[in-house]
Amino acid sequence: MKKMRKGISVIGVPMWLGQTRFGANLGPDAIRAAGLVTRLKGLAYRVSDEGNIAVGTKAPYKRQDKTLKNLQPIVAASEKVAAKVSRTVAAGRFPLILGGDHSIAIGTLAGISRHYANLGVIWYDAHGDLNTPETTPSGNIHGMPLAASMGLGHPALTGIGGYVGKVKAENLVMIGIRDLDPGERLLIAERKIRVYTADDVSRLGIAQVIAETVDYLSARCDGVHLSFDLDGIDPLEVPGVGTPVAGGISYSDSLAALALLHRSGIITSAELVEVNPLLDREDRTVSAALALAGALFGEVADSEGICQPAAATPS
Ligand code: Z70
Ligand code: MN
Ligand code: MN
Ligand code: MN
Repeated sequence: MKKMRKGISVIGVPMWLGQTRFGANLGPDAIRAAGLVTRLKGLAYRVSDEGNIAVGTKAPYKRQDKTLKNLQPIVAASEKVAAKVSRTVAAGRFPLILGGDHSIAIGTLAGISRHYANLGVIWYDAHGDLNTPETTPSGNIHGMPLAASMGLGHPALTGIGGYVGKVKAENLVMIGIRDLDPGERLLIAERKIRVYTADDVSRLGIAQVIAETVDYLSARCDGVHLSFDLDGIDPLEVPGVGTPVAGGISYSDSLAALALLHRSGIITSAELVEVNPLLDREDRTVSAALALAGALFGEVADSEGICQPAAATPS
């Protein structure tokens, strides 16, 4: 039996001010141009493309600023993102947000979490994004969205959407992590955050990691947001990201992960972030984003069973 299919609202957030490399702002339109909406409609979803949230284009940061680069334009954009995403959830639609750098998650989580008592979050990323103004090595706000969503950091960031505390440590699962700063390690240990490093994924297998994640979150959460940073995947396969880290999860494991999440039925919102088309090669990263969205909405899982063994194939 087919599950009821919610309508999907595609929301672009062309943000690059959470780091210092121009190009992540081109992600949403590159993913659309590659055919996202047609692909999701082909899976029998009602899809509406809501266009892009207006994001400031001036980067007022100073090179020497090691604390919070571009704070004001990021706060302004995050409020708009939160309001738009919140309306989408309230309308009963599935928000699929396209980044943009990962600072956009501050706004998406602010918009989503108010609709859930215990929002689960799967953070698929090479990085922890758990820095605060005190621990950041770069001043880049894309390294802070998860901390801000847990209520840690600058009040202008933690208070987006008019409330503090969008994500509880015990409702969070991090997957693919392999580059943590010292303050982030401390926070993970203190709050006992559930982490599967890229190494854990190779050792346990992606199916096991996702099965454990689904069991864990479905027991305690009333919705689950998937925050997927493309740099969680190995940069040899997906080069179009601003902060590549070697030794990532394979592209095929990543597709399998999203197919398994689709089958679990637990995901209630998602975002694909950090696609920088200017750093891409042969559209690999843009195509990966498209295929991952397809897998999340059943493209891989629903085609199960159509492949016949060779002997049964008519010649
Ligand atoms: C580093 C920092 C980061 C994403 C890189 C990097 C953070 N920990 N986040 N790419 N998405 O600057 O805080
Ligand atoms: Mn990230
Ligand atoms: Mn990252
Ligand atoms: Mn680092």
